[in-house]
Amino acid sequence: MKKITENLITNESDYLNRRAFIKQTAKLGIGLLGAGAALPILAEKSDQSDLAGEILKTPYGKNLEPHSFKDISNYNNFYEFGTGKRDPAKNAHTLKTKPWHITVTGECEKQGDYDLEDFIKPHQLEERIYRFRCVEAWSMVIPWVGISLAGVLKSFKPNSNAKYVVFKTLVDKQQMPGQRGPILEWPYIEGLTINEAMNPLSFLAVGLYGKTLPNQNGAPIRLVVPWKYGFKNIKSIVSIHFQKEKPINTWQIQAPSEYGFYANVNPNVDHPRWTQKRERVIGKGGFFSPEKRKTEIFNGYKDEVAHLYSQLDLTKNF
Ligand SMILES: Nc1nc2c(c(=O)[nH]1)N[C@H]1C(S)=C(S)[C@@H](COP(=O)(O)O)O[C@H]1N2
Ligand SMILES: [Mo]
Repeated sequence: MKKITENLITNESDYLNRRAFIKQTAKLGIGLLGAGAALPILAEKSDQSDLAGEILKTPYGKNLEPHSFKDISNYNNFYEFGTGKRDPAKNAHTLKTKPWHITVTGECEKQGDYDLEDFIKPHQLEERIYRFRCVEAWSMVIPWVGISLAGVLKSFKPNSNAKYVVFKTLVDKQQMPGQRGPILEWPYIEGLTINEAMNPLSFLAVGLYGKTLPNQNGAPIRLVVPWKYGFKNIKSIVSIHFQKEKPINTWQIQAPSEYGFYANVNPNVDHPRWTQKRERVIGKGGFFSPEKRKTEIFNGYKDEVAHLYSQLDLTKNF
């Protein structure tokens, strides 16, 4: 893989220009909506800062066209800041991401309390362009920057009892107004089997579009497991714990008849209240003509992860 310098990393305006170019050359009858969509949209001013260190551009997702920064940072699920899709963008400025600590506990040799900078520093930053598919049947493509989860976990030397990895989000009612009410059980908690966590696709994102993560996207560090439904991708992580038993994740606590532990993207198993066969592509075509695409098994990452589930019945929702 070729190392590149930061200014060559996926830059939003390149993508917007390319998209505008494609729209202009496609000889479609341009109606009001079409003409509007062809104009390059200026990214909103934001507080993102540069990431320290070189970012390796990996081959993952090389033919996916990322959504705009505006789409990615204004349509979010982060119940710690409210349940509306625009709430996190409005409210998450109260989250203080510096200093930030992550505690590592359980079945491993190198338990400890790590400062985020020390936690990230030994690892190579990479850009990963992944499709993101929420269980609510919408999707977008996000150019994450982060570090391989496997590399991080191996550095803590998990032992043979470490069958699962459990992640927790910060609990702080002052900083997270959504936690003042009983919307979910806090902290938000998620888990993976050790084999899922060690899969090369599993990623800890610390940025997007080459800059640090906006708070609403789970700053300063969040999980990205692209073959699973969005709720597995836990945000603002403060704890990593290795354990023998299968954990119960937040949405399983909340609605066990609707959400499971594995939560692999699967168009053949409907949610009890809606189909999972198709997904609405955020930001495409305007509200009245949402573009839909066929949902893919394992969200398109079958070749990389299907072997993990040879023992699982994929006709059921786990
Ligand atoms: N701590 C925490 N993590 C969370 C959530 C949440 O409410 N709290 N929502 C999940 C859901 S349902 C989705 S779809 C994704 C949304 O990530 P995004 O806003 O970056 O697109 O975050 C996931 N991680
Ligand atoms: Mo979600």
